[in-house]
Amino acid sequence: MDKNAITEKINSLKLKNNAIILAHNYQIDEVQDVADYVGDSFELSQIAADSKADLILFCGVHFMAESAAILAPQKTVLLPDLNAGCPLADMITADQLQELKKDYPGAAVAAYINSSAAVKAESDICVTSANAVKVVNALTEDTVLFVPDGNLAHFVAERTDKRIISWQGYCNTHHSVDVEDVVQARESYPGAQIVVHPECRPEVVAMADASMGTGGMIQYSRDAAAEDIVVGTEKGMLHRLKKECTSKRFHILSSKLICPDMKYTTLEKVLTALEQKKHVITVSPEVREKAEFALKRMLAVMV
Ligand code: CIZ
Repeated sequence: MDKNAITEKINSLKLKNNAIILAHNYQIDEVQDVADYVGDSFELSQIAADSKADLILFCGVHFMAESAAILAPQKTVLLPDLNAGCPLADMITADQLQELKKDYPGAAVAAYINSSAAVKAESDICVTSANAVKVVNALTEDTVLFVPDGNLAHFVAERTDKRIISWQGYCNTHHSVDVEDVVQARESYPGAQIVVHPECRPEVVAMADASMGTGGMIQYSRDAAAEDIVVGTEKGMLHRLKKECTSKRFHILSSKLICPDMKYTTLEKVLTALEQKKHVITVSPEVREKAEFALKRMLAVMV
């Protein structure tokens, strides 16, 4: 079946099932193009919660579909390919976090949204890369256990007076970028502005012009004085940047910036997921309730 025929089928199944398709900024171009909304994991989970749809097809990785299931418990949340996981989220388990908490009584636990529902349930509050500094600064505790991303923890530690105890997890994709990539980009694109994700190594963040989550990169690019923007996050983000910010030229900081898990979802799998209503992502009621508390506490800080 050609791409147009698949898209047509997807659209008619969406109508029939009162479904919406949410695609993360890192999805392949054609999946982003068939989606009703494209965004970061938290924006998409909120859309899932607020939407009147009965069925949410989440094109992203497992923890993202879980977050949508936590915030939208009455809806059916589907993930097109169960292989789409997140090695960073898997770097800490709920048991490991329980052990860490024993060593720091009285500390608050901030869990990056890139974590399992079980880890969120063991946490006091969630953060995203867009709001981590603000959320941590809003906590009353002086010591914060920050899991699982060590690079994001370092980014926060440099912008807060609180004592940050970090778990040393990392995103394989963002952590693969090194100083040499930034040096090369400065040579290849003189005058360009370089924006990187805070999941990158601290030395890469220090050499960039700015560091932020994917949500902020659109506005940053619109406001940038430079015509060329070098982007240090997963390559899928360039599709949205090029579409929404047509006056700028975008370049990827490194060819290593491809997340294999984000590329499992294809147009064909989106169609199969809608046809067969698979794979349903659920979270046990006990875990869901606690994880929802941590996610909603983050939201309360943001208003
Ligand atoms: O929160 C997300 O969606 C991730 C994983 C990164 C970002 O900055 O959007």
